[in-house]
Amino acid sequence: MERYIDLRSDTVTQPTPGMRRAMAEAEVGDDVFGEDPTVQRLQERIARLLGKEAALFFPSGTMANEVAIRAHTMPGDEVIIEATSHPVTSESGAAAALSGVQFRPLPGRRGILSAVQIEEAINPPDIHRPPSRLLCLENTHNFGGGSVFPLEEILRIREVALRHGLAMHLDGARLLNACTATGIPAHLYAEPFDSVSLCLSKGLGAPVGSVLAGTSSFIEKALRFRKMFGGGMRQVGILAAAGLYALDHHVDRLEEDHIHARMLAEGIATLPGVRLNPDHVETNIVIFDIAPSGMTPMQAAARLQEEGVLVLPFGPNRLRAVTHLDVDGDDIQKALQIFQRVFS
Ligand code: TLP
Repeated sequence: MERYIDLRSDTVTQPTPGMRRAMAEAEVGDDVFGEDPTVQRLQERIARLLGKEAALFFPSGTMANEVAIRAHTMPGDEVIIEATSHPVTSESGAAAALSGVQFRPLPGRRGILSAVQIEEAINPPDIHRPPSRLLCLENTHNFGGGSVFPLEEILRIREVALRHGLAMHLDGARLLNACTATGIPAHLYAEPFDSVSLCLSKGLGAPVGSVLAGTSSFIEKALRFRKMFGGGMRQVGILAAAGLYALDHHVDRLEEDHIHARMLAEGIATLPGVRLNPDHVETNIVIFDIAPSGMTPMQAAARLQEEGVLVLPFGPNRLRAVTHLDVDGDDIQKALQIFQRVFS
């Protein structure tokens, strides 16, 4: 059979020939000794992009988030965080295991929290209660369906955090998707946060890599915890070169992924076996409810796979489809015909 149209995640992309060439030709050194010039170029470039003093390269978004949590907190602290955000749902309990912190998960609206909701959740000083130390937001929000966190609300949240002495971390794994959707530059989204992580291996199409940015003293602290967590890497300029290539070649094209996601959403929304409001699809993630089809997510994903489309079961009654640089307009049309067969 011909190849699958793989919509499971924007992490499934193949490095392009140009990216592979850039990787092969990268100048490298031992990065644990701070001697890899390509890693340094990438870190400086991301720090500039996010308007921060410094940045640090990581093997994964998970490690970047978890090191940020470790560097901002002490064991016994409380982290205020949206209930379906990545560290809560998808990082294997790392914050509890590696940082000894307690999450205070708040229900968001498609992943988005309000300043009022956050202020109500902050613990007053009281020896019975864990000190509320850190606030984590996610932009775009994965489980929220690629939703964009409104900048005005982030600024209101920043005021609350400042008033109560909380640090703020942004999981910006897909921050450039938010920038593409709104036209707001990355440094403005990043400005209210003490630290920001950004993934190169999602919509940007690099095979590996995330970068954490913040003040120089924060990044110095993060460097130590990265080593402690086993994330010190050696001639890793080979991977940083892929990230630099992605920043040069794969940012402007994110718009295309958003158009494809929208096409997909509008088509899927018309099918009787599915519930989906296409207006909720703001970036490259399409999450839809398949309860009316009578199938479980596993059954529906298996049916779609038989027909040539891969999607991800994403909680009770839900499937997720994500667009990326390895699917084009023709693939979307073909996928829609398959969705039609499965959900009509
Ligand atoms: N997300 C993956 C899965 O883990 C769900 C995906 O396919 O979307 N923050 C956010 C918002 C993410 O979506 C992800 C990965 C991460 C962090 C972690 O990145 P990695 O996979 O590099 O550890």
